[in-house]
Amino acid sequence: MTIEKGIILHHYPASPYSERVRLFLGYKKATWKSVITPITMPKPDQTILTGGYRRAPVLQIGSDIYCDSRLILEELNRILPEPPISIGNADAASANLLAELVDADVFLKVAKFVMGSYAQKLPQELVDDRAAMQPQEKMTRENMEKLVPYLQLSLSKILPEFAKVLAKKEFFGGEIPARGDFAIYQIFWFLNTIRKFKPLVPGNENLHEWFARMKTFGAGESILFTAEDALKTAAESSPQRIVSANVLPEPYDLRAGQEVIVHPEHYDHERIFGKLVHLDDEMIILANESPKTGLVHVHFPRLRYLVLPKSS
Ligand SMILES: N[C@@H](CCC(=O)N[C@@H](CS)C(=O)NCC(=O)O)C(=O)O
Repeated sequence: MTIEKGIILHHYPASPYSERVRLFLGYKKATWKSVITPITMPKPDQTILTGGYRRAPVLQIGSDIYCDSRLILEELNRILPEPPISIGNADAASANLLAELVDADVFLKVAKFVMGSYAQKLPQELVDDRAAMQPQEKMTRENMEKLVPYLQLSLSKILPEFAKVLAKKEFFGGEIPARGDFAIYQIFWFLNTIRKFKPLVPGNENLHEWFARMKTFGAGESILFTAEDALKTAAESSPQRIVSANVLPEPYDLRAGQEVIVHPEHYDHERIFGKLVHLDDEMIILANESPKTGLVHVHFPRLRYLVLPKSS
């Protein structure tokens, strides 16, 4: 059976970054295929497609693989232009700037707060897996719990500021949501899963109304798909031609076809391997090949990812 190309999202229900993308798919009224990935390593059916990238979510379109929610939203917005999002105005810029703050700091605080609040109930496998992702942090149940009061204080000071920025607008992006609205939503969604959104941001009705407005976008129409079928889809497709494929020589003197390592900023032990096919100020594209997937192109945003020659 030939499997038709379409939007495939590799994700798991409890993942807040995936929720950002699911809500965006809802806003776009998309129909998509849903592959549920494991919450902890190993994730062999994902990493064979991504060259080693383990995080959720991952977007697959045929044999093009898009890593990182920021790039995923940009790609989805390109293929699903309607309804439009707010772009190129002051509200969109401030929403997207807030998204940078969410990704660089606020979301980590929220994640540590949520996990710390349930530290005694978390499966050991999850504690061990996340501790290995952040070896510098000595993540034990006890250390996670100890941080909760400090995180509660920090969040109760930071989060109401979002309500002030929103003020009387419908969305952070203005009359329609910007990319940043979906990133901001993710932090309140995660807090809401442990019923801490209202206690941390009491009053501020405008923010709660915005959250309810965003929530109505839903998640579009998803169809369960197996990891095996996702691999088969990749094997039966060819990557899209890269318009003006190019490798900018600066700053590492990298060449097209060279074996490289990509890693997320601040996580240099998370290594993704592949042959460099494209590198410019916007995007990194690697090629990988295996009998299960055929040739795949793995796309990363340029910001927040470092690319180095494999020998280093
Ligand atoms: N910068 C990435 C971050 C993604 C991320 O950290 N996702 C979390 C889940 S919400 C994750 O993958 N955690 C480890 C795992 O699930 O293996 C993005 O924007 O997509």
